[in-house]
Amino acid sequence: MNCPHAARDAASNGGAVVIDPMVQDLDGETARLRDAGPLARIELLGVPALTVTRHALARQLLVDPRLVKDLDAWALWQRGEVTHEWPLIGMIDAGRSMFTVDGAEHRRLRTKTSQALTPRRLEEIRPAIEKFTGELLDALAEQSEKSEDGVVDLKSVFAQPLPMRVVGMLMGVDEAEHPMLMKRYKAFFSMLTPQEERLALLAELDVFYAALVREKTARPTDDLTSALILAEEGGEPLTEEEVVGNLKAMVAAGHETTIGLILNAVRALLTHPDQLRKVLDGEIPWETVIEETLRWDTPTTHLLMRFATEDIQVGDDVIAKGEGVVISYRAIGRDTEQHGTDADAFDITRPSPIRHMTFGHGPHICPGAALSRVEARIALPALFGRFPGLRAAVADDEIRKLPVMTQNDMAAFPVLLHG
Ligand code: STR
Repeated sequence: MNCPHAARDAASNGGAVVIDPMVQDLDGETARLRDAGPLARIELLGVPALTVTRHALARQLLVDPRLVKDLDAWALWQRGEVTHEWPLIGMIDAGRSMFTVDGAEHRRLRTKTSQALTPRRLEEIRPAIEKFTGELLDALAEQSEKSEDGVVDLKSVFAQPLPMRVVGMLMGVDEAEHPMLMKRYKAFFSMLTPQEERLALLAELDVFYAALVREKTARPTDDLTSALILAEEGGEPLTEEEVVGNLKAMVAAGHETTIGLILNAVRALLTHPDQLRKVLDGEIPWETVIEETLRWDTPTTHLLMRFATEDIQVGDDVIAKGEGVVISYRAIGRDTEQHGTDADAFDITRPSPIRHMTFGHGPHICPGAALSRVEARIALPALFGRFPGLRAAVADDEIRKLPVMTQNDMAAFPVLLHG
């Protein structure tokens, strides 16, 4: 590892589950977390934390005001044992925004964004999403024709640019900047990126976003960034730092997570052809495919992090004041107490509604949930409608995950468009 916090093995850390930065066995790790109990001890690149692996406990803790986002409440940070040298610090120390603040201030930072992303408001941008989808399906066909064996990467040509375009349009980020942003976020999330490089690219992104906010302040347009800048009637306007924080949270979250939703749904259907048949025959709605994918193969594996402002009793366990608490959404989606003994099976015929918690719960529940559902609801039927013979070009066990500790991220998804 290129970090000072070399991972130790489980024997020397009191049985904590060591989260593998290389993501070599995600299903095995998810099962180990689940077996370690509702509140499991984990190690993230040498840094100890607790993680929640059960639906019911997450539901309870995600509304507990004694758990806060404020990094200064973390004992390891206070004592200088975690610093900016830790490769995951950027997942927590992301600037002042709706992602990092709680309580009344959090509502102030978040209201405009959540109002802009209601299902009703999203109807307005549906035609644009359909247009982007059509263009990217053309790009898929073109790339496939150009390649000798017809193989094309569904990730880089379709699943990645689509959410980027959608969130770019919403936030007013010029299309010319999208490749730069995707490249930087890829490096941000990858554990192979040296930490100095990661800190440098985050600083570059801050410069980029600050310039964009200044430009939108001078010439507001019809996007959410401009709306965030314009003073609210009666309310406290957001500062430049707060608008920048929200903007980068939206762009990072809006494109990174939806890639996973789209790719994981396609992969699940292609490896369960009997279920794909039912969907294409109209027996089971796309909405169910989307919800089951969200439960079974969550785009976010672990969400970092909240901190205890006092001791919190959890059954026979205690979260000590100052400890860090992660939410392991992938384990929660596979919780047998919530989803039954067959929780590890992808099954769109299970009784619906599928009550998963993949978008979180409580005040910080994902404000983009409806947006990602609309994107997937457009992208998936359009993809299978245009290419009914779509199939994977490699065996399923050859699909590699990127070395990313918090997101469920395929390196690539090579497909053939015609069966
Ligand atoms: C990435 C780095 C950055 O500049 C800003 C943010 C804030 C929002 C975070 C994002 C982060 C990482 C991915 C997150 C997203 C919110 C939702 C998304 C955690 C830290 C998920 O994976 C659920």
